[in-house]
Amino acid sequence: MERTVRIIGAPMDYGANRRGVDMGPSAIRYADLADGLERAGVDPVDDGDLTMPRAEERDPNADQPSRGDAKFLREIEDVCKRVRDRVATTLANGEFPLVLGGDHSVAIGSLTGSARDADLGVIWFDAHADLNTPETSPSGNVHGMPLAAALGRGAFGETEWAPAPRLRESSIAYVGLRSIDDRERELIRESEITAFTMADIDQRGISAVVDDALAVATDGTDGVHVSLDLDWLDPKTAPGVGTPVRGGVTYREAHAALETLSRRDEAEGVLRSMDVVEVNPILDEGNETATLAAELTASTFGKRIL
Ligand code: EXY
Ligand code: MN
Ligand code: MN
Ligand code: MN
Repeated sequence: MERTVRIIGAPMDYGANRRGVDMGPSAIRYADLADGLERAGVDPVDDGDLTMPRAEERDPNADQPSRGDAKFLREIEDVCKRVRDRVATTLANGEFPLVLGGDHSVAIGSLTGSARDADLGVIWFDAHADLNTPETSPSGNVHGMPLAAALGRGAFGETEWAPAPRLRESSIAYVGLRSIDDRERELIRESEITAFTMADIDQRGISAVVDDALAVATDGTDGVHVSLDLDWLDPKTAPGVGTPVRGGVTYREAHAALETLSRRDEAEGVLRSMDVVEVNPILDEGNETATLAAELTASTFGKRIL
C-alpha cells in the first residue's frame, strides 16, 4: 500500500531573527515538492497552511517565560499546539506528517505531536544545536531553542505545551553541528544527546555518521523524527537561510545522508515524521534552497537516481 504523506504548512517566522521564512512553505511547494514525492512512490496530500497573524501585528514581549527571554512566545505556543495536533492526528490515521516551516521553532509542534503516542528518536540535521533555553539564549529567538523546549529544559519545563511526552535525550542525535554558543556547548556536554559535528563528517564520511545517528535514534524507540534545517548545508549550496554558517555539508553529502535514512526506512520502516525548516526565499537565489529542500525531502521518501 502506498504511503500517504500529509503536508502541513507552518508559515511562521516568530522564532527567527529575520523576516522571510514564513514564505518557506510556498517556495518549497513551488519547487515541485508534490511531484518529487510522487516520483518517490508516495502519495502526497496537502493540508495547506495554518493561518497565523503577521509578526508586525504582535508585540514580541507580550508574553515572557517565567525566567529569561523568548520572543513571541504566545504566538509560537499557539502555532505549535496546532502543529502538534495535526501531526498526532495524521499519525493516528496511519499517515506520515511532513511539516514545512517556517522557522525551526515549529519543531516544538512536530516533536510534541510525534512523541504523543510513541517513544521518539530524533535526527537533527543542523549547523546549530537549538538547545538554548530562555535563560541561556543570547538572542531571545526561539528558533535557537526548540530541542530544549521539547525536552522541557529551563523555563519550558514549567509549561504544559512545550515538553514532548515521550522524548529522551539519549534518543537524539545531531548531525553536522558547527555553530554552538558557549553555554550551549556546556549543555550538550552535560546532556545525553549524541552530537556529530562537521569534524566527524570530515573524518568518517557522511554515511558512517548517519548510520551511527540512526543507531542512536532507533535504539529503544518506536520511530524516528527527521528535522532538516536547511542551514545544515553549506551556504554556497543553500544561500536562502536566515542564519548561514560556512563549512556545511555539500549537495552530494546531503543527498547521501537522506538516502541512507531512506534505505533503512525501506528495509525496516523506521521513519515516523519530518520537518523541513528555515528556508528563506527573500535571501534565496532563484529558489534554489527551496528546490534543494524539495529534492532532499523526495530523497528521504525513496527517490533514487536510477
Ligand atoms: N544559537 C543562536 C541563538 O540561540 O540565538 C543561533 C540560533 C540559530 C538557530 C537556527 C535555526 O537553526
Ligand atoms: Mn535549527
Ligand atoms: Mn515503546
Ligand atoms: Mn540552524
